Amino acid sequence: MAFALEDGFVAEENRRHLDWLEEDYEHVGRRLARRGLDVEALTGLAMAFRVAVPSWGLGTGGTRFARFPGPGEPRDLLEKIEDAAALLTLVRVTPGVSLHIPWDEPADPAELKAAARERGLFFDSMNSNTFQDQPGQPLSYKFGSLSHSDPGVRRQAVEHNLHCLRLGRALGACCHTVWVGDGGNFPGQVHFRRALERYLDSLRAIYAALPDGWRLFIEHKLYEPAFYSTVLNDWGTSYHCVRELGDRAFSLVDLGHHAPNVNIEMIVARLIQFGKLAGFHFNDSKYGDDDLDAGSIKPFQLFLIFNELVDAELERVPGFRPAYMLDQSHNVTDPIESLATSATELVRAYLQAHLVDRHQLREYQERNDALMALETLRRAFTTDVGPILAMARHRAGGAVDPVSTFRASGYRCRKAEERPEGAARRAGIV
Ligand code: RM4
Ligand code: MN
Ligand code: MN
Repeated sequence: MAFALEDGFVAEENRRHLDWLEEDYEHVGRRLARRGLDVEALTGLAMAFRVAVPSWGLGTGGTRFARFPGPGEPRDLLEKIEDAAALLTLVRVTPGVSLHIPWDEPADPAELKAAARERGLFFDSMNSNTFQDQPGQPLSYKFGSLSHSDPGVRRQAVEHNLHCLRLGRALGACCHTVWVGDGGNFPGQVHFRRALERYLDSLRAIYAALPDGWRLFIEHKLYEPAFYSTVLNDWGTSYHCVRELGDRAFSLVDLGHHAPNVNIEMIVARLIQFGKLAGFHFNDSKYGDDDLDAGSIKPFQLFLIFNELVDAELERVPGFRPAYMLDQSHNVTDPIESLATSATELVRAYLQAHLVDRHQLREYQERNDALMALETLRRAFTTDVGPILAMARHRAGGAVDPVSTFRASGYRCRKAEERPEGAARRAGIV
């Protein structure tokens, strides 16, 4: 029997924290009550928050220089499911798992679905991969996939996406995310308009095969792996494409896929306003698509993004149904610890955004009181909601302190024994 993080162990660990937690929770509750906020309602919101986990984020990632896998990391999909279950036990907001195909091609989808369900997990978005050649693949993606100049390559890439849809159906997934690395390294290499038209044609074929009730997400990215031009490079192009495709196509925002200093929260607001926001790949970055842990570099930006999301949620903007997912590469940390703290940072930003006095903010905006408008946001952002987050996890059966509980459980050491090195490891972004 594989070692698992037990609810009883988490409850036992929690007991050590309960005294101060109750005291801090009561205190923050009183402080918020003075501002007309109900701590119980906020706790309920924190418990209801959901973010999906990327199957590739459960293994150690790497850069184009090296990868440093740690002992006990998952060697196959079933072991990733075990780790996703451990993460869920700790934080209770991550029951959805997002699969990358063919990195995580299941041998038996029905068996995988059952294994996930047994652990309280389900499959969220599917992700296709046509940015790499796979062993035995007839045609190469070296010069692109869905937008390739050769119709045969495009067909192969479309077929791979259709395969993802079939697989996703068998797994009970609900959406499909397409990110392509297509682009050019040199001026003149790619005809911009023709490449985009070819990309759109391929997407039309994928969209036409979308199962009932599913949504199609497309993910833009400024550069990388192509260093001069990218076929789906920005949100404007993405918006054009999803409009061309139809009602069930949406633009996905990966926080690492923008030029430095771009106002991402404004892009989010635009996509909400136009009814085309798919959701997010959360991560953080300093320079590019760094795939660092959410909230680790620019927590204020994360808050401002959630400020737009919560604003739309409270206004009940029609059709607003964002899908949240983490998309990170854990190069130097334990993936479970990174995912646990990242999930927590998202809930933190979400709750802080709920603290914004929107009535006041609107008045300041209308009176052009720039200083007080910012202060209204800052007041929410600087409120410590930590005790609410911990209480929400505790009430949901999760850990008051996920990282210390995870470490105390000896989970990774046990897994190192159960998962000896040697077998080929295919995990993480490499
Ligand atoms: C890309 C993009 C995709 C992810 C791959 C691994 O930069 O973010 O979402 O699937 O990386
Ligand atoms: Mn992404
Ligand atoms: Mn990325």
